[in-house]
Amino acid sequence: MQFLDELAINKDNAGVSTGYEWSDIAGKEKIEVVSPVDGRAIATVFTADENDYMKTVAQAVTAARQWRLTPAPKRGEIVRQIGNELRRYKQSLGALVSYEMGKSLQEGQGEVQEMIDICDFAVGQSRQLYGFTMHSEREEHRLYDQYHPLGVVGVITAFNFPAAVWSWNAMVGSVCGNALLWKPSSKTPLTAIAIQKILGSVIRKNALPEGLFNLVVGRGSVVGEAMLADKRLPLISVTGSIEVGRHAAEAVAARLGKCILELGGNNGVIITANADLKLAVPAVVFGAVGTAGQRCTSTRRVIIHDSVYDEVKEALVKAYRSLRIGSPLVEDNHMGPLIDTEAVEGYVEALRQLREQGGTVLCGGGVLSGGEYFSGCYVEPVLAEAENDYAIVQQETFAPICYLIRYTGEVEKAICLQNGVVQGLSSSIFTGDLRESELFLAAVGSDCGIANVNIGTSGAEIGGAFGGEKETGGGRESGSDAWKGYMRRQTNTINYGTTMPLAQGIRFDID
Ligand code: UN1
Repeated sequence: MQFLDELAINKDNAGVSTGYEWSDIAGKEKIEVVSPVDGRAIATVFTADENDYMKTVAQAVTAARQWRLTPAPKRGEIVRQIGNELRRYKQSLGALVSYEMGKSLQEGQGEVQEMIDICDFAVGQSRQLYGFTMHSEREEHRLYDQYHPLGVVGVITAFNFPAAVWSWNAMVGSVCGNALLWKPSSKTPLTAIAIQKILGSVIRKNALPEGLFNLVVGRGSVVGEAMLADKRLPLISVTGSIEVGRHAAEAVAARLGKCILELGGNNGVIITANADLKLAVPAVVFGAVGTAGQRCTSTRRVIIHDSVYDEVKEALVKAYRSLRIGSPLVEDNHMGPLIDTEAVEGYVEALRQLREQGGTVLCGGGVLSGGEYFSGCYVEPVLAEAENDYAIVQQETFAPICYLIRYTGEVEKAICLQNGVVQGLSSSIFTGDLRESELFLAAVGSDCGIANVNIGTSGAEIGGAFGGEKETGGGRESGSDAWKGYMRRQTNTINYGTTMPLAQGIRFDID
């Protein structure tokens, strides 16, 4: 395939790189990467062993010591060049994301666009790593805060956004003066290898220190655990399930390190009595079916007012029946495959539990096979009727299953249902009523990190801080002031006078 050649993906690929060098592949454990699109083997990746890990981190520590001496706007200049390289490879990298992960070509390219956008954002940020200046309570004293790099930042990413989530962490983390160590999902290592190669030309052209951007493809039990326990990594950013995040948080907390956690969502859309259904229906369908329901921001619950319930249900069923499922490389198709057959098993099991708990499937529910569905990863998107307190509705199933839930009475009831899950990532309300939308955004409203009005739950822009509350983990990445998470903060007090006054008016005279 041409895009593989353009991205220098070979039949056999080393999975570890410090920027210039790639690891030896002899004797290393292999990952055979199979596309969920057509079930074909794409390439082989040789993973990191403990020795590779140790060597890479040592190199990263050395690089971080040099990089912190580079002025932040000059670091931004490197990120600007990375953004330009990504522009050159947008088509091919987008195609690889789509082929390796299974999301639509448009979404694959959208993901690369998100990388380009965060580069632009980070370039601007490199001149805006602001601290405050405060007024000291003491005469002839100056008080301010400033931000310094942390050192080496570990980034553990999931298969569903195999490129963009790394770039939020890496581009912002890099202008903040850190070296990066990336462990991508073992389900999508080729995208990571292609990105590391794209960075290579910028690294070489600028003679950047070896170890500034590091890639370590490997097992969670080898590389992941080593990262969590490694005191040389003051910050670990983790995107993944609540289970994975809980374990990471505990392990990193045991050494008093910091984590940025971006874990599961169980995102609800509220449709009130006077919602504009021309907006609501397509937003729900895209939110639930886009990326085959494998975004952490995917719409999983639709909480609909009784007075419009039947109308919304009918419109959604009609829309679902018109969806085309097939290769994501074909632009006319709306939905591609799940990541692998294990995910298909999770989908089947969720539907079994849903029925057992009293839910009704309105449409979809089949696993597709044969012909263009040869890989066994294609399923029909499901619309179902359920209650919010069903155990299965309370869980995040990474598949296109969307539950319709009815509410009666005031919007407070819908907000209560929307908040009635352990996750707190994204939420939205469709309403033409100012009181309802303001209530949804008030302190008593949505308890999520993202709360939208008259748009869906997914597809957040990079300019905002991305992340969620409760068991979603509380981390923030990407825009706004999320950069502060990648730096250490220091408060400085300077005495430029000739006396030694103490704060709080304390006197401590010595003769
Ligand atoms: C994720 O699924 O981990 O808001 C991230 C969105 C995307 C990011 C999703 N920009 O849907």
